[in-house]
Amino acid sequence: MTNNKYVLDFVKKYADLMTPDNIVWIDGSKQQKKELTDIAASTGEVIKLNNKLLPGCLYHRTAVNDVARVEQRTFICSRDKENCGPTNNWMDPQEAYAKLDKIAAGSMKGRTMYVIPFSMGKIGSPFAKYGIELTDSIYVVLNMIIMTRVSEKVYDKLNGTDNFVKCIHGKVKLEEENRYICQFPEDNTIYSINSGYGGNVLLGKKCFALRIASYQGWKEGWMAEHMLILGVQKPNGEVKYICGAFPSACGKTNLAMLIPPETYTSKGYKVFTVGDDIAWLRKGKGGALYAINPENGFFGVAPGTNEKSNFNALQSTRSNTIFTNVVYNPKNKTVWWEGLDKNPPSNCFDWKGNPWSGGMTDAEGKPVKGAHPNSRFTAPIKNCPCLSPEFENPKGVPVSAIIFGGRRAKAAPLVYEARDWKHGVFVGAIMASETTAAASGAVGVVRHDPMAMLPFCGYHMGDYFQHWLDMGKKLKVKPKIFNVNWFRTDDKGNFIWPGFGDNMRVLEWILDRCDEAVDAVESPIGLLPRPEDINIEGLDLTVDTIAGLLNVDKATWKAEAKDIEEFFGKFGDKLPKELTKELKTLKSNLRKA
Ligand code: GTP
Ligand code: SPV
Ligand code: MN
Repeated sequence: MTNNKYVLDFVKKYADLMTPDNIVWIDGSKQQKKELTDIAASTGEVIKLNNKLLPGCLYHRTAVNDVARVEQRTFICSRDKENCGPTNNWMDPQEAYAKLDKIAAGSMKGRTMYVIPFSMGKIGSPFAKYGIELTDSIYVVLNMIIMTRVSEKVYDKLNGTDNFVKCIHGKVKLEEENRYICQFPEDNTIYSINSGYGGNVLLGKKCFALRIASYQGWKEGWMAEHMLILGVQKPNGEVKYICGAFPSACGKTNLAMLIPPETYTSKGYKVFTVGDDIAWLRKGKGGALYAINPENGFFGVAPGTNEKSNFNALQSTRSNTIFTNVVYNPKNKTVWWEGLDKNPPSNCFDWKGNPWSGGMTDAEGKPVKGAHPNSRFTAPIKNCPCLSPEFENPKGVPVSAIIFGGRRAKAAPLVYEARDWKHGVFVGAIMASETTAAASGAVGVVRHDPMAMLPFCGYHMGDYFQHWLDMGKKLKVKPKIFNVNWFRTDDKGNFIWPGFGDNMRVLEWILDRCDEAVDAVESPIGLLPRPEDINIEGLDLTVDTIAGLLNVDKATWKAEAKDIEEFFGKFGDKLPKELTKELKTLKSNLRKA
């Protein structure tokens, strides 16, 4: 425990409000984890899985109405509404505290409050930030132990100060209509009630490491981004690092752990994972950009993960992993999800807890899914076979390239390069992508999602764009910026590009551009590869297919430019002039083309 006055006051304040029967201080020990697991198993909160096949693994189901992030119920509670910006929901901080306190009052009666001290980033690293989460969910405690560094050492690092993010979580009654995920950037506080799902309740993740941290980064001169970090080792042994910002469920985990095709592995190429969801970036040695992954585990999308699509992710889930909302097979106490293999089991239970067998159909004859599309695994990062030896480096890794990308059936080409940093910020700012099951609401609708941060930016996005531009000015060595799209479809709606491990072919072009080892051709939107410069050896497609994937359709992009103009209009005076200028250039390029 601790005698830090601020910590004690914080715990007391919310214990007085929520009136738990007990308070348990989490210490990060194996023994305590085991005790909590046993309690959760005895109440049915988790099911212990087969200890031979999946040692240390647990199964959990959330409430049926609580399966994804809830963006409509997520608020940035800045004192001044203007600082929240046009892309976030705003609530007045005093009003928000009062409203949530009222709902949370007395809600832990008959329950235990857990106090979790945790670090984002390696404890003691110059990047590290500390937090304390209060929760009445053992599931949250067990997930936080995997996803962050939970340790009493955090208290020592506070040095008697209140320099920690106050994270309050209560399940209350899991009522959708009273679910609130509130961030108070000026108070270093997060308050989340009436949910038990992932990004809504593992407060170190999206709420802290992105919404609060993006605000801290803006004030302190660094950046918190929704990015994977990977290292590519070339045959000569040199390792280059790439960060990639793709919206939720658009391929970060997959790209971060990719296994290159045979034509690369045979030459000695290797890929290492540093992170799969969040990157904190700072100016480091030599004025270059350095990145750390502040997390300690993966909260990854289960459906579609298999030996072939993502061997490393699947391996990461083979021990000490928590599976949420997948199929439970009581026969051998294992789990299954759509896309794991071609042999769905029988006599199981689906994510809702209903009897389920592979091949089941509903009244209309449509297949009934056993796992929720946003079902997830929480796996320790140490399990990852391709974990980078630099993962624990407190100074982070130097970033050579930044990639933006989304799901675009038509507009965006397979890859293009920004002409310079400013143009790169524009390329990130104009990102749009089809929505996925990672957030509640319609799936497959194209929406603007600048830098994949639309749901995660903790302040005015116009100021955020300006912060990106300012960071570029500070860096002596700037990463090159690219945009990729693995999701172009043909007339039948099938993906044209094979994706997954074959994305290495695009990474190779990107790294060659960083080394100035290959030329690019000008286009109205940026620099494109020559089709023959994308390596297709071993692929069942032709240079013409690549040319098609790289095509920039004028009419489509003219419509896109109009749409961007409208989107940019939302930001009013806060839209940096540089971005207005870039849009003008795009439009004039399209006219001339
Ligand atoms: P969050 O954890 O929600 O932030 O998502 P993520 O960006 O890490 O997404 P993830 O890698 O888990 O991918 C989600 C979905 O995209 C899965 O259904 C994958 O099968 C699919 N996917 C990933 N990479 C590719 C690719 O290269 N091509 C295609 N066609 N699909 C892909
Ligand atoms: C995302 O939605 O981008 C995720 C999952 O990574 S969650 O932690 O639920 O936000
Ligand atoms: Mn994410």
